[in-house]
Amino acid sequence: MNFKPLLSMAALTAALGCALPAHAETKAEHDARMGWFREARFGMFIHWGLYAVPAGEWNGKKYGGGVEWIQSMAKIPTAEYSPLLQQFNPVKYDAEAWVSLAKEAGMKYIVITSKHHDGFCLWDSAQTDWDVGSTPYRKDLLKPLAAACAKHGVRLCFYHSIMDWHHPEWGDKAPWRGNAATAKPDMDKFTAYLKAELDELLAYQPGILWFDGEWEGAWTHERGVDLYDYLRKKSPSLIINNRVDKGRNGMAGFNSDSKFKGDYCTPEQEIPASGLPGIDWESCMTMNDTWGYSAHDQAWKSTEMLVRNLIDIASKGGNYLLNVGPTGEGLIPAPSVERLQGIAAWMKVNGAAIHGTSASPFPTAPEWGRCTTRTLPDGNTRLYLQVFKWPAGKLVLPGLTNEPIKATLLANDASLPIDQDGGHLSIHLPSQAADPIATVVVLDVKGAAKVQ
Ligand code: H79
Repeated sequence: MNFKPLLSMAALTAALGCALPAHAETKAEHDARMGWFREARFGMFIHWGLYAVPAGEWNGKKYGGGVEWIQSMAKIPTAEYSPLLQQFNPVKYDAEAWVSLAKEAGMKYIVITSKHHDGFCLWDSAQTDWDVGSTPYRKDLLKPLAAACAKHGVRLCFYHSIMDWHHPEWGDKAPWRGNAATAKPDMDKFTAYLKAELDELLAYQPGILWFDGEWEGAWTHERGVDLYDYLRKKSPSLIINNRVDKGRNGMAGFNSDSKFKGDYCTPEQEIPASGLPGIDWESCMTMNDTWGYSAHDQAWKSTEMLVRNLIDIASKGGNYLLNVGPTGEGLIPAPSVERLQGIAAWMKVNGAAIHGTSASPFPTAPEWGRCTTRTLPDGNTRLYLQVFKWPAGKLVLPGLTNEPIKATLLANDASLPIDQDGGHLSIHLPSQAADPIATVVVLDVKGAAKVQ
């Protein structure tokens, strides 16, 4: 896992621009629009498309990394990639089961690939036949997901690739891309197509449009600004990630220049070392080494690592967008299900230490674990102390000088004695951790948290 430091504090403050509200929106309106996203802290990413059929293998050769890129990695000409349409028949797809799995794990939103770079659409679009309507399955895959999400109170959101290897007018071409035949691509035509697709997707009332594939030269800053404004005008409450524009700055996911559009920043496969203070952000990460389904990628992260990543991200004030790659049949792979169920077990007891919390007041993570906070209605502060390494005797809160109110174990409400000595608070712990992944101690203190 990559925890490399990204930027100095000064640069981070400058990076505020990434989260600046759209024009014609007050700070209060912006905060209201971002409210559900900030409280959510945890979402499910779903990468699903034609690439689930080859599942990381083409002509007997196995590909590693993100195998949703297999058309690019194996340089598969359209004529050879297109027959996947006839092989995509996810008869085991059960939207209700997917949403239940996410909901049980404490995920408050789902971001599914309405379209990835290969251009294939998961709904029956009037704009193209390169979609699920042309497969043996025929039925819209997004509609049942929208219904299940509405039923369970989970927000449905769409990942929509700007780069489109299949569309004839997309400006950047390669011989293996289906679009190479157009001598002079027309990005105005392409953008009209993109907007028409997005108009169709807005009918599903997505919470977020999560763009990607914005880095090729054909997509410009001006087009990003135009698309952002177009969508926000149509759907004022919509949240749009910063990959709509050109300011994402690689895998770090954010840029210090305030001219770039986007409501939040998008670190990919990494967690910013000190968070991104003052900015809304979400780290998207995989459970193994691929986004789309691979039959051979078994590099699964442990449940412990996934839960601790969630805690680490929440302690830095960000969201965790954790990916699953369903199979061509429509099943979330068993190792992903097992991990989500493990996360669910932890969240059932400890979800309050994640949902609706704010970042840790400690300048660096305590050596025993992490911390999130919540401001209580009376103005006092609740600290959730997620203990990874269970100390013998006392849990020391370095530099915390507030007057304590009470300390308990979140798992069983057991009351824990508090000491005020040596310029900080410390809490007497039972001899055994309640949970080997992370045991949560709840500490209420007077006023706002003060750390010296
Ligand atoms: O959808 C998943 C991946 O398929 C897609 N994003 C996640 C969410 C993705 N992952 N890696 N890539 C796309 C490859 C892009 C790599 C790069 Fe670049 C494009 C390297 C250089 C150009 C983007 C822009 C990253 C650095 C600069």
